[in-house]
Amino acid sequence: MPMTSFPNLSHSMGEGLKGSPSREAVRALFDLPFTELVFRAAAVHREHFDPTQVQVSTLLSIKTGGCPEDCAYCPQAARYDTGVKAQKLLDTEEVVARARAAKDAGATRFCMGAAWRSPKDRDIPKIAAMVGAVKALGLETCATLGMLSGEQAGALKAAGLDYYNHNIDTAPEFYGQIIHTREYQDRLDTLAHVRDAGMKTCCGGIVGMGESREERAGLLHALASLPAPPDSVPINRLVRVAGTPLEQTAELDLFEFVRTIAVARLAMPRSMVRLSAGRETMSDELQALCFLAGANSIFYGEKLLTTANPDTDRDQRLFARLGLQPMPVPGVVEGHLEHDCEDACSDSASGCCGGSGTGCACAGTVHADLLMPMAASVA
Ligand code: SAM
Ligand code: DTB
Ligand code: SF4
Repeated sequence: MPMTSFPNLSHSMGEGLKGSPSREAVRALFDLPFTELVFRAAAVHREHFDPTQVQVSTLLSIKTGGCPEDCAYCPQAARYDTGVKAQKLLDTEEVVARARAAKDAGATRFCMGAAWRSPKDRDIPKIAAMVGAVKALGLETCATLGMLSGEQAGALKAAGLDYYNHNIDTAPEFYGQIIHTREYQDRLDTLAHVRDAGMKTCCGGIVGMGESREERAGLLHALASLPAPPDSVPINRLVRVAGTPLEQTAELDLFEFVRTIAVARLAMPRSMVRLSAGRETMSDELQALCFLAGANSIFYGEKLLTTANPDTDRDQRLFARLGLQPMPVPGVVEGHLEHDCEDACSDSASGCCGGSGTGCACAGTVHADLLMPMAASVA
């Protein structure tokens, strides 16, 4: 094999891209030798996060199928014959029962998804009731309901919604090949309403839809260039669903997927980078590489919205094999809100207020029962 000259790797190892990076800088990261890219991403990851902690979210489809949009990847678009049965909006009681089960299994954030272009104003009080009830369980709340007006975003924030998920999905120049029923700018407008309402943004995209590396760089550049980088960045690997126009798309090279995670980490050093759709068909070894490259969040639970996710016991074994722990919710102790911890901590050394409601120092403390389901020992 002929020797090639070694690329200039003099960059400080712990440095992410500063501020809003140029597209060329993002593209240049993709082109680094794989080991160099992953090493840099791992270094930046540990500057901002504990690399042994992974945030654990559970997803529930609260309104399934029958969507009027034409997103070419989506099993829930009414126009594609994917076998997904449309279901109306679930009752609050059912959503709360599912959220409680998710919490008992070790999730700390609960995300409610609806196959809507946008919610109707009359849906908002029902969603607000669900959000309030899920939050009262001590879970972080997230919703993804399609496009929102400013008023709708304000009402959801008032109900206690912590995060709103709305993806830009792909690079601006590739978007028109995937979706025709709403514009890129519509997505940016919804994200602005979410930020203006004071909610945290969860915004990412899908890779493996036939886009080029240049277009993957365009997606990450667009995400890092939003007025504020998203708090959470879901990176979805296309689930090729039979009946959708993308059913026959060639699989993305797995190292290219890890590169995408690493570049996301470097371009948005302080954001949570979530390994999202497509994890079910990833090996444990591939996921471990993604965690090394800076992914620090997953969807946990046997189903995403309509497609499969790894079984919870497989994820528990993966966490145990890798020595990973679920990231605690800030401000929550053993599932109790921080000023409602009368029974939460008998251990005064943890700094718990013991229920007095003042000076509580146990926010974010990792308590055994929060960790237990995910941290079972390796058999
Ligand atoms: N209807 C709402 C919307 O589009 O904003 C919310 C739900 S939608 C299903 C949420 C996201 O799921 C999409 O933006 C897309 O990124 C992701 N998604 C949907 N189908 C997928 C698939 N087959 N593979 C990977 N990601 C997918
Ligand atoms: C996101 O970016 N990925 C999740 C969540 N946000 C809502 C959805 C993935 C859906 C995968 C296809 C399905 O299960 O229907
Ligand atoms: Fe509808 Fe959302 Fe699926 Fe697009 S991604 S078809 S908007 S459910």
